[in-house]
Amino acid sequence: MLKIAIQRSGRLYEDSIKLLKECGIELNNGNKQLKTSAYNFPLEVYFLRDDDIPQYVYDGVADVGIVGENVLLEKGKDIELIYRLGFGRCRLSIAVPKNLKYNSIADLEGLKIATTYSSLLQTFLNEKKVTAEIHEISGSVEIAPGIGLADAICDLVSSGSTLFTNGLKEVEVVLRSEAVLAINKQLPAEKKDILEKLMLRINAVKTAKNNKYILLNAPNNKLKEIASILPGMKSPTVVPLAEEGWSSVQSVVNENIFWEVIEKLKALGAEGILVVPIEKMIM
Ligand code: PRT
Ligand code: ZN
Repeated sequence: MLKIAIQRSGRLYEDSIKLLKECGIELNNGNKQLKTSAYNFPLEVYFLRDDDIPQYVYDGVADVGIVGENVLLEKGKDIELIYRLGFGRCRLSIAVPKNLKYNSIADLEGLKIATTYSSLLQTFLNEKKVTAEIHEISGSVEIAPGIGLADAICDLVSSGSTLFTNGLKEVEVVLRSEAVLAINKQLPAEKKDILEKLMLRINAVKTAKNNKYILLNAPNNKLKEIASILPGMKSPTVVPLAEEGWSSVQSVVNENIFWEVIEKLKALGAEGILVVPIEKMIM
């Protein structure tokens, strides 16, 4: 049995559950208990506060955890980041009141900065050779300057609207973060086997999301060129159409180069291009 810790409620909860579901893992009843198990995969799921997850994984109470990289790095536990999950994206940033003149990081010298991420902030300031007073608080960091508790803050930002409504402006990015999978470094072989199976599924889900299945009709005299820009998993499938001189071409295209490929295909005379989402992709 592999034990995975996920956030009990909050910003990472839904995407974590969704990921397990997309991996074909069905959880037994409700979600508001401390733990539950999967009935079709040897997995036990623990629902915890995100801040506690690195410690629990380090102690071996859980074998693996889904947690923000920001929390993982702040806690500094000796556990291993094995996969970036692509959700829960945010940045840890320093912000100052919007009418404070700010030219460079040297302007932070001597200021009082409120944060819940004192360790990451301290490391960042040390690297930048800036001395500031770090004031650790546990929540509502963004109101600190407004109530005279600090001159600046260091907090997570995604859309920036919280900073805006509190009259603050983002001036330095300390860290870019997303949800990650982190594991205990001493997993026994039996758990490693289950983890490997889980990773195969996660990879299949994530790879599928990053790729699209594409079908198109191509004139036979352009097939070679079209095939060369559609490498697919091995090479594209080419099937003759009933209409003389034309073929149907099928392949897989990565999201990152998708539009570029479509433009080239059109220029080469491809017609009737269909793009279909892929559910799972095993390389
Ligand atoms: O109860 P528990 O301790 O588990 O939850 P929590 O309240 O500590 O964490 P939660 O659910 O707020 O965040 C969990 C994780 O989500 C964080 O550790 C990050 O990895 C990630 N994440 C992504 C964020 C944000 N985006 C985010 N915007 N975490 C927090 N915020 C907050 C931020 O602190 C600020 O208050 O949202 C506000 C800013 O948002 P914008 O959109 O206005 O910029
Ligand atoms: Zn938390």
